[in-house]
Amino acid sequence: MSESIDWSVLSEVEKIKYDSNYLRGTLEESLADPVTGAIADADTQLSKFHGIYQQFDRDVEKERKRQKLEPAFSFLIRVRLPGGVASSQQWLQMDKLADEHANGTLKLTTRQAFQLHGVIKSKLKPTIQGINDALMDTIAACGDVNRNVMSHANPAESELHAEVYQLAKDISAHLTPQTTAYHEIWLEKKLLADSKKDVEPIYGDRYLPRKFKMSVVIPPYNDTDVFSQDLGFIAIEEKGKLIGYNISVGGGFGSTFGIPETYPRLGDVIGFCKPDQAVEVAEKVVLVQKDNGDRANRKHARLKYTIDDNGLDWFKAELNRYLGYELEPAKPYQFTRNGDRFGWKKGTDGKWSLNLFVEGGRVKDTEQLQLKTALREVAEQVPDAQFILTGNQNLIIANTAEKSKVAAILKKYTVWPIQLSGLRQNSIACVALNTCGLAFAEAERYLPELITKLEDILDEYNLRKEEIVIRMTGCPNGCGRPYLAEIAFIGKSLGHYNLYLGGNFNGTRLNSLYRETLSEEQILDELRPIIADFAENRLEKESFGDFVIRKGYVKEIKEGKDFKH
Ligand code: SRM
Ligand code: SF4
Repeated sequence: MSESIDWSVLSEVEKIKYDSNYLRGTLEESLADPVTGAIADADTQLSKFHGIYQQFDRDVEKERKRQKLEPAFSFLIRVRLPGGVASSQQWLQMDKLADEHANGTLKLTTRQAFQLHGVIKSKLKPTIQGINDALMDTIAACGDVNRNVMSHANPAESELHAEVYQLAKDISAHLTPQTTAYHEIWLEKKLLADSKKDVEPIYGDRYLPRKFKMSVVIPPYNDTDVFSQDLGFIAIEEKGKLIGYNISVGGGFGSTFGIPETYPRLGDVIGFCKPDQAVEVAEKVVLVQKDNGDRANRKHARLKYTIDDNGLDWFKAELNRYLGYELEPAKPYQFTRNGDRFGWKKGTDGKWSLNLFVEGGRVKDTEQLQLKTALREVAEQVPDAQFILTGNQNLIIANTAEKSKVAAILKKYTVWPIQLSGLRQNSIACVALNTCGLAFAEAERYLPELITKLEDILDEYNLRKEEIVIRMTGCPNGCGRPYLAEIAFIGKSLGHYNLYLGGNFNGTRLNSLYRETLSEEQILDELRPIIADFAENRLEKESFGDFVIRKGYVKEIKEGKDFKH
């Protein structure tokens, strides 16, 4: 009941959600308003639940201000795609929508979703309708709900892929908001008789305190960085069969410079469940967070803080109480690496999958590389192929019997095979400028250049092939999961980055701050002697991240709470 809620102590988004009539707010009025390219302030919060962020072009921000014009508003649309799996028909539709209504590019995100950037207000409905025509949707791609559920990406790598992907889809379906607002607003369909009221059986009328993220992985691969998730499922295999999942809780990376109470944290493994219990476990973990998460301070509202504030034992007891049974003890497992493994691989069913590198996850055509055209041609000519987005912004042309046809098209456009340094193929950069309103510095548009300069140094020491995980983000929110990288850059201001070292190759260790606010020249000056030392003094097979810790360049951080920016 509204009367019993003291709104004055809650974050203002709580009231917006409550008053929104299950995510309607005044979105219809905002969309119809011809005076501005923006939507009303409160609606910018609600639109996120529909997969839409209001943004403006930061490249022209100053000039527009000088001309006394409103910012060049446009919208980001994120398509929810559990496990990252799209059909070739769905790929073709996204390719077309990018050209017709967005900026002509497709962004493959770090959570296996599609993003379209630069959609103006009047094109929002046709774009979402186009997405719906291809049997995809954008609901719950953003907002205070369970987000796109990630899963191990490459079907040719594990016979468990189908089951694990099914779990991602089942969890996603189970935790999708039930409101009919999405269909009403974007698809202009009334699904229920007017007299019937919406209900959200799991979320209630204020949804979650904050975003919530899940992934499923199959050891030895940790390709979705499972410990960065609020809730992670680690598949456990016995004699080739899936027997269940270890459960990890409390991962999350968002943090803010100057607020030490915010920090990246890795999940803790708290137990094991059987395959048929996994959806229920997901629901109950979400409910414990819904009922106990901080609704006053959005910077302290993720599950990681609920767990650190109350203790892991409290959380486990609470979860067991919600479940009505106890999780079994966790089973042994081992990760050997995160990231993607590139190239062709044949599945046990005889079908082929090709893991391609997509720099920064951006699918576009440039003078040097016609990637978008090449992939369109594959989708047109090889309709049996799936297009699977990986958790590392890359793409797998998957499950096809037509290997030679795919290979010929990609060769014609020089998309594959290509030679990549071990550094570049393990790189991730978040979007940052020009669309992200929170970016302090470039990431996607700059990391490729910086890597070229680092490759020159690596060449001097014969390390071009050395696989090193490198990640860059334009701010400390962590969208490129930089806190797990062996070398990470986090934007401080335009052209300046903090440098973090010492993550590992399995995605199981946080890195640590090494130097602050470095220019490019300073970055290269700092890294050159460490790379030289690594070339000369590494132990056999020692990775760069392990080396910098052993040699004392940085100290290992065992708990998120100890992380310093
Ligand atoms: Fe993110 C906010 C992009 C994955 C943590 N993220 C944003 C926004 C929407 C900026 C905003 O709020 O105005 C960015 C839009 C930029 C743009 O123009 O596209 C943005 N995040 C992205 C993507 C597209 C990065 C990419 O280059 O791939 C990823 C989309 C994933 C998806 O498909 O759903 C993306 N974001 C992540 C991840 C990584 C992950 O989930 O595996 C994280 C760290 C994990 C986590 O959530 O803890 C992440 N994004 C954040 C945060 C910090 C949340 C927090 O707990 O404090 C924000 C800011 C916020 O929510 O207030 C944020
Ligand atoms: Fe934007 Fe920061 Fe996320 Fe990069 S890490 S996309 S700059 S919010």
